[in-house]
Amino acid sequence: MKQSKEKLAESLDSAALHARAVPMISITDPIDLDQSYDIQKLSIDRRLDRGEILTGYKLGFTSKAKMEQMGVHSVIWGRLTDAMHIEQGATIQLNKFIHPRAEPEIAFRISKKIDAVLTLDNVNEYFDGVAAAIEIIDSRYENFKFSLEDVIADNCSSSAYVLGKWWAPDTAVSNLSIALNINGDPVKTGNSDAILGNPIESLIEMSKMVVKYNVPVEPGMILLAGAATSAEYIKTGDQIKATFDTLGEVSVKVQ
Ligand code: OOG
Ligand code: MG
Repeated sequence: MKQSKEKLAESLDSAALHARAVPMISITDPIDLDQSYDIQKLSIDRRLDRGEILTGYKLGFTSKAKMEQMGVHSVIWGRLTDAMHIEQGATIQLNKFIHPRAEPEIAFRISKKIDAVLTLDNVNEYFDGVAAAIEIIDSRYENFKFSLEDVIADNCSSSAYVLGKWWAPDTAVSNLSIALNINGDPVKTGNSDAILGNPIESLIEMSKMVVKYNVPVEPGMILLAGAATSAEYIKTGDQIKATFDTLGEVSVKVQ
């Protein structure tokens, strides 16, 4: 590596802060998977040092639609902070982002510390709510192009998330019709089972990463399961709404 992990983390953090794209790391500094997760942690630590609070995690590339859109074929994970949380119905400023895209997501609210790999038999004990969500992803890399290692270092393009109403944990999340509407047009439609066969599996995936990377998953944190559809670029004036069979809808406006 020509540049240190700290330097690369600082460059990605500053790209997000100033909404200015940077070249992919892998062009000049080939990195491996472990190094990319180290860089992600170092860049999020900079946010935590500025007072942001870790609110949970997200998975990426849990559906074929996402893998095919971005050309990355492994499940990845990233960190979420309170500064990324946008109130339902709020307006976001396009100029705070580089080239943002929206995607419909399902969120789980963790109710019990996770420190071992979960199974389908015990996963239900670990969350106490499910919600419809919108994720705004915004790669810090030029042209929204990256390798697997690049996108992990860039905290999996995490930028903002909007949560709908919390529903009881036994609310169905499998086999839901999902639509992402922009200005009333259903620009993306899909089914929640595109997420790992059943979105509940995302909690099991997350528990594997907890064990492997020793990250804290505490009650109250959230998990975004990964989008079931590909993502859509957003622009000034857009009214974005995601709708889910049993989880209702969630919306955000762009100014
Ligand atoms: C990476 C993040 C992937 C998802 O839901 O699959 C992701 C990206 O597409 O830029 O958030
Ligand atoms: Mg996502």
